[in-house]
Amino acid sequence: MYDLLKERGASHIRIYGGGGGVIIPKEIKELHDYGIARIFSPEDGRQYGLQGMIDQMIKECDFPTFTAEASEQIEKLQDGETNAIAKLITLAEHQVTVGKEAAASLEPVMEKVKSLEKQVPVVGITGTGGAGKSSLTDELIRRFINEIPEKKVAILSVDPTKQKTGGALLGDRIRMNAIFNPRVYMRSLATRNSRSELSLAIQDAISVVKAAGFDLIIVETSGIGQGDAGITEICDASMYVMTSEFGAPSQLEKIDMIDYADLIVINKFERKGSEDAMRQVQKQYQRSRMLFEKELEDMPVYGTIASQFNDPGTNAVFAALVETINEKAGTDWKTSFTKNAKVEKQNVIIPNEQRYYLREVSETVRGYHKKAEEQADLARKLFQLEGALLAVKEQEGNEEVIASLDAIKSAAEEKLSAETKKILAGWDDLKEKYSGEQFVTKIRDKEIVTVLKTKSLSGLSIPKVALPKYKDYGEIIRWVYRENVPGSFPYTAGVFPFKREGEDPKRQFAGEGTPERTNRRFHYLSKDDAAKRLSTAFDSVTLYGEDPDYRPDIYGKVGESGVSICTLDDMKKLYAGFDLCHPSTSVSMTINGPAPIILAMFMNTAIEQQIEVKEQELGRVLTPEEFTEVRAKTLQTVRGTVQADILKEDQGQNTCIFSTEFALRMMGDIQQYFIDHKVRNYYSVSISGYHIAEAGANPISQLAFTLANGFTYVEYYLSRGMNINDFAPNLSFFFSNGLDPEYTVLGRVARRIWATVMRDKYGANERSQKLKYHIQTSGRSLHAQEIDFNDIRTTLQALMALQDNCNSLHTNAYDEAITTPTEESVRRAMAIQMIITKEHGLSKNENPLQGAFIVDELTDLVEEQVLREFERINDRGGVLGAMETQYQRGKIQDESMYYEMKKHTGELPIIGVNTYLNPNPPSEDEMNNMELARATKEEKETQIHNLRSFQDRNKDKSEEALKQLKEAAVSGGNIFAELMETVKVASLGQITRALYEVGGQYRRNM
Ligand code: B12
Repeated sequence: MYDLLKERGASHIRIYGGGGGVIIPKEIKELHDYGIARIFSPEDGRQYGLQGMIDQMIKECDFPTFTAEASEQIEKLQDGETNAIAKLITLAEHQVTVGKEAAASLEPVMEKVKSLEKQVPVVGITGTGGAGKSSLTDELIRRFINEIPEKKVAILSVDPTKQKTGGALLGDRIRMNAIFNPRVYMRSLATRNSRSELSLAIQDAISVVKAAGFDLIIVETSGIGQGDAGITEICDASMYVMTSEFGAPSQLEKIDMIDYADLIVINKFERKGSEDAMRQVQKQYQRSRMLFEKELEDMPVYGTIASQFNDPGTNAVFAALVETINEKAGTDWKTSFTKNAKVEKQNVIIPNEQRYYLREVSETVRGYHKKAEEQADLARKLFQLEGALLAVKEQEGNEEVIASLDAIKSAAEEKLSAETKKILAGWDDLKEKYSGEQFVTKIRDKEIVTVLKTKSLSGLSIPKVALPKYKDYGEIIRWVYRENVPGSFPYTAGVFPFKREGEDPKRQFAGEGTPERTNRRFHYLSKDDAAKRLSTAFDSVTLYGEDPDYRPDIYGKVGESGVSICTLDDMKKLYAGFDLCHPSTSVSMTINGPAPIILAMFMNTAIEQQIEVKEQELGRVLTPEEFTEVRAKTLQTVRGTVQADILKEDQGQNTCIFSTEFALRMMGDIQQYFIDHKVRNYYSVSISGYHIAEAGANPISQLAFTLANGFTYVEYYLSRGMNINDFAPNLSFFFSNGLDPEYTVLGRVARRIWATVMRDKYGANERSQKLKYHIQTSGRSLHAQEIDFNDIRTTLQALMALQDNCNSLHTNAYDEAITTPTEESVRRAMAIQMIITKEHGLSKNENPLQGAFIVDELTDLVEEQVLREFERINDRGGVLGAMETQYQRGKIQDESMYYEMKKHTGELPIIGVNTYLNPNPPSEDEMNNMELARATKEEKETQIHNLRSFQDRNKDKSEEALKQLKEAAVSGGNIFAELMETVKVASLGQITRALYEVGGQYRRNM
């Protein structure tokens, strides 16, 4: 980045960074020496705090960038050189802020620029803040690029300067996807002291881009006032962007722009009241121009949903805009769109009638508890009556009293539900079953015998499951409804009666360099285990759906902190030597944005492996029928998980690459494919709280957001016509485990809510009611200071997770704040799990949390808070509605800040980090000599070379395959089914690019 800025004459731009502990002192020094302004270390963070670091950056960056050699830029400007355009706009801004004298000296430069101006149309886009102007502008640019060949467009975007601080955001470009094209130039300007929604330099800035040879100029205003019409003075055609939320119709009288704009857009048209708003605005437009002889429908008022890919409303606005420009500027541009397209919401994820799903979820859980309490009270009464009867009988009491007590008892009994009666009737049997030496369970007609006791060295028999000694029916009923034994509804203590034997729940995350290297690591990690549980980390090039390349933003990341995978060849190498269809092999893949593509590569790998095995067995090539059979069997057998959870990406991790709706559609396509092909042992999604927690959310928010995301998938899949029991077993969960008290009951609360809602709201069967989750100890609780202490934190977290009956566990290595774990640190991390499962005595018991007052109390407290959060999300329009206004992200950030502040002030003691500091901290030398896991240059080169040879080998087939994929997407076909074919001949980057064209890229809300 530094070199590129220098190469492009922009070395005045200072680069700052921070990298936790991953950038070691000698690397920081090297970077500083090279010219990077500053890399902040965790120690800097501790010393200065966030505000201190921010202040330092702002101070160092506060210098004028304008240099006097501006006149030299004019020649370059005529060649359309970006740098010259930027510098001259800066000059224009500078001119209006310096004194008169200085400004006068710059006058000749601007005069010269003006003399070079070409007459090209200027379009002004204005509107209220939050109306979605930037998204709409981006979408118009995209259409301009596709529809108007060869023409170039410049966007000048004006942002308001804050009176108090003098600062401005200037962040519109973050939301723009279409501007990364040689035919587009974009520049943000602040309003500074203009006291209007435009910059005082705007006229000159327009002259600069006109002189640079652009064919169309778009000026987007800051959109402050209700409808400032200043824009009309500097443009040929203007557009006013609003939403339906303008209040009473009389408010429209106050919007000057309705009187002046050529086009009016009501964006976010999916919102309530848009149709009515449209009529009101049409009327206002008609009235303001006295167009009563015309129909309302003929007013140039358009509804759009700019956030929706290929929105027909935006197409119509684009056509109207082209027509207006042609009329006003005498151009003759053509477009394939028409003005008459009707705006409508396509790809509805949550249908209107399901929109209160989260409130219903809360009500279901509350309703369940209410009923349980009522039953417990009745049962207690029955128990008391039985006791009273016995006492009266013992005293040889009065017959009448006995008869009357009997009658009351029968009445009480009658009020008990059938379920309660069954529990009471079976209680003694249940206790009996658990008290013996062995326990026999039946799974799909197979009898499984579990030994119920382990002997301690002292000779005590430690039960696997300990049951309460309650006698009171009320207590029994209350316990069974709220807790029950592991493996029984509501599964509070666990979804299976017992932990799997011979398969520890450990699953360690790994990935580094080339597929070959990661494959070796997988073999090392699992060499002593009968069960091969592989967990794959991809490098960030793969996570963002790109191919390895020499591009400066890619090259350095190839194979770093994850494996580089971009072709089916890579995938085959990654899992070579593992039988992917073996019943005790299971593979998880941490991939989200490009998950459908990577999953298609994985499934093809599994299929090809089995074909190979079969061919070797038969000594010949398979017939088409045999091939189909092996393929079908593979899909039905293969075991594992793909993360693929796109909702939490927007909320926590950020690897979103496709528009959210398109990404959701592909998730649905995967699930549908799984149903069609009976993929039963593979989780189609891992609904993840881990990233939410690691981004800073507290455990309650982690749990609430994650479960809410889970219910959103359920609602979406149901709305696509899938049967709950066909897909619920393919859902899995993933949490982070920190040290906060709430983490003790994370699994308990999650399981109870999920089971209750699945059964009582969705009518799902037993298998679907079971929430299974993977858990990882908290990465954020690992600190770069006193790294040896990290294992102590991880041990406590691992113990909590195992006691809470997680279904699989990753224990972090102590050095993760500094590097991707080394073999030595991973061995210690594994030892943590093994010491707990093999040595820790209490862990021989599988329900150690049940029956503790504090655990019960915490379970109820956390559950209640989670339900309240569901209600808050519900009231913001459900998960997707809340995401639109950044509710989840905002809350996560607030909670992160709260923690960081407490850590900084020392109010939250963290041993070895902000208190009990190491008197002999490691020397710089020691830190510089740490073993670091890094990908080598050769590995990066190998990946690029292999990619190119794959692309070369398939060049005759890839184009057709990509075309077919796009067709499947456009025609509503199953994209995943098509991807299963595409990945055979196209690389990851080729595929994502093709899908962007038909599904839209992700646009970050700010
Ligand atoms: C939280 C976290 C995540 C979260 C991030 C959530 C989020 N939205 O922020 C999640 C779970 C999503 C995540 C994902 C991944 N992560 Co991560 N993650 C971490 C973790 C645990 C903590 C980082 C953190 O935020 N700490 C809290 C902040 C406040 O502190 P800090 O980073 O120490 O920064 C301080 C200073 O350095 C300074 N600072 C930092 N940056 C900046 C920037 C500026 C401008 C300034 C002024 C100051 C400054 O201020 C801070 C205050 O003291 C670290 C390990 C660790 N314990 O450090 C790994 C870590 C950073 N992740 C890592 C990796 C590999 C990944 C993944 C690529 C894994 C994968 N293959 O899937 C993905 C990438 C996802 C992506 N989007 O690209 C590696 C990076 C390794 C490397 N570079 O050598 C680390 C070090 C873990 C490891 N050893 O493997 N991760």
